[in-house]
Parts: sequence; structure tokens; C-alpha cells
Amino acid sequence: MKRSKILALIITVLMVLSLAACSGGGSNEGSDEGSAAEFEARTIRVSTSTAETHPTYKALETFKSIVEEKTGGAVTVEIYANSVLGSEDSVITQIQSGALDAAVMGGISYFSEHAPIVAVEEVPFLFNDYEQAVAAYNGEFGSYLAEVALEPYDVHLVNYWINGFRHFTNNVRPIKEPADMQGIKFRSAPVDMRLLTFDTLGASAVSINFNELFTALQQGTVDGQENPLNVIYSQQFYEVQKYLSLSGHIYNPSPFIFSTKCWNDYPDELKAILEEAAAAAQEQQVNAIISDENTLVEQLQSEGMEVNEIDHEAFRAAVEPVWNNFKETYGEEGAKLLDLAS
Ligand code: EAX
Repeated sequence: MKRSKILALIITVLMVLSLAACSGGGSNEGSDEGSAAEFEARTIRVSTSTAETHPTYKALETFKSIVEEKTGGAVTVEIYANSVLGSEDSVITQIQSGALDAAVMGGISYFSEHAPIVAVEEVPFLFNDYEQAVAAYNGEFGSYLAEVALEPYDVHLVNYWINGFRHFTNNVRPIKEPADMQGIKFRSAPVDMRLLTFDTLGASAVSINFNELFTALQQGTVDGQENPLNVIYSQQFYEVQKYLSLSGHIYNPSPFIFSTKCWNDYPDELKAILEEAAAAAQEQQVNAIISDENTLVEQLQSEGMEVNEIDHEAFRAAVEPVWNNFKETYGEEGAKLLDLAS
């Protein structure tokens, strides 16, 4: 059976099993067990598109164990990896309705409906390194985006983890200069600014959901894709991709979000525990992503990928029209955000 069919089947089963929204308010089991007595039995369901071998999943396991321990087992956390609850868009819909409590997303620009300016995330070469990107998202830049983009969706940001700097992979040729992009057919996530970047660089790009990406690469629907090293490795894209070009052209955070409906339903003591557990998980995830960068290139090479550096200066010059497009579209507000990012 194809990966996508298996997933579709799993999703259907899960949907049927999970009709209860923000599944709290169960029996008051454990009410005579000391401090855990404060907590009603409830299950918190968290989704991630990444695999069990990705640092996000491991950090969610830490989150789960802290929450379960601090609530004396009254609150259970269930982790759904590998997009089993559906594409990013479908996860957002489930979060909005409160059918799903929480998710670690692969970026923030999926939430563009109420604030198209969130496209700033996708401006190529906006950040030079992890230190700068993490500081921006943990600071005013990140809180501004959460306020304008997430809140109108009824989405509550707990904190930002890292998805990472994205790099090109493909089966046609190593990408060194912008001209090497010509004619290669890439998959893009369904976000406009990224599609514009591909277009500006002379590549063709089609929008495909992440949960359909492996199959699309395997079947040759597209020649290439771009993702952070940890995603390329944990999704085993090296099985279906030959060249890895270390472009780092876009940085995506991984916002850890909750359904506002569910969040408002939790007692304050539980919110405090969730925040504490999320802070520990964030620290673990961020450290893992950053330190893995040193070893992943070698691991991908030993899986058979051919790795090269890109001509950064030439690429930065080639994407200038994308910057201009952003500046013209978002005026002063856009300029302020670009400033906050630097
Ligand atoms: O969470 O769609 C993508 O390529 C994202 O990077 C993916 O969701 C990782």
C-alpha cells in the first residue's frame, strides 16, 4: 500500500475516534491522590508533521512526561506524528474548532489569511544564522507575528521551536549558481512568498502538502524540494534525492500552538504546567536542531547524497526582486518587521 493510502486510512480511523473537542471534563479519577486532585482527567492531543526520529517528536515526549508527572497522571498527552491527522491546513482547521488541542507547526506563514504580512517569514536570506533567527522569534518580531497572524485564527502561541534553515535537494544537478535552478521542478509548501522565490530564480514550483512529498519525489512528480537538514534526514528524502545544496535560503520557526478554545478551557494551574513543560521541550528541541547541523551533512553524505555549497552572494542578488516585492506590498509595517529581524 502506498504511504498516502495508509495515512488516509489512519486519518479516517482517528477522526472517528476523536470527535470529542478539547477532551476534558471526564471523570474525576485520582481525586484522592494528593496534589493531583486539582486536575480533572483529560487528554491533550498534539500533532506534528515530522517523524518520530525528528527532534520535535523527542521534545514532545519530554513535554508529555512533564505534564503527566506534574498532574499526577490526570492529564494525558497523546502525540500524533507523521501528519497522521492530515495536512498543515487540515490541522489548523482542527485546532480552530477545538477538535485538536495543539500542534507544532512547520512555519508561521500558513496563517496568512488575516495578516498576509506574515510572509516576512519567507523572505529569502532574512537571517544569517540560528542565533539571530531564534532571538528574533523569541523577541518582538515573533510576538508581533503571533499577535497579528495567530490570534485571529483562535490560535494561542506557547513558544517557538525551530524547523530550521531550508536547503535545496534535487535529482537534476548540484545547485551552485542561481542559473542552476533553471528548469528544475520543485515542490513548495503552499505559501506564496516561497513560490515567488522559486519563480524569481527561474525554477518552476508546484505546491504540494508535506504529507504527500515523499511520494511526489519518489514518483518523479517533482525533481526537487527544500527542507531543513533534520527534516531531510528524518523523512529519508535521501532515498529519493541525489543532490543536497546548502542554501539555507529560508528560516522557519516551529510554532508550538494551542487551540484558543482548548487553552481557555484549561484551569490556570494546568496552563502553568503546560508552559513550564513547553519551555523545557523548547530548550531540548532548539539545542538538538542546532547541534545536529554539524553531523547531519556527513550522515546525509553517507546515505549517498552529493553535497555542495552555493554561491551565497549571487543568490542574494538574484532574490532582490522578492525583497522589493515584500517592501512595496507591506510599506512601513513591512520595513519595521525587516528591521526587527536584523
Ligand atoms: O514540518 O512543509 C514543509 O516542508 C515543512 O518544512 C514541514 O512541514 C516540516
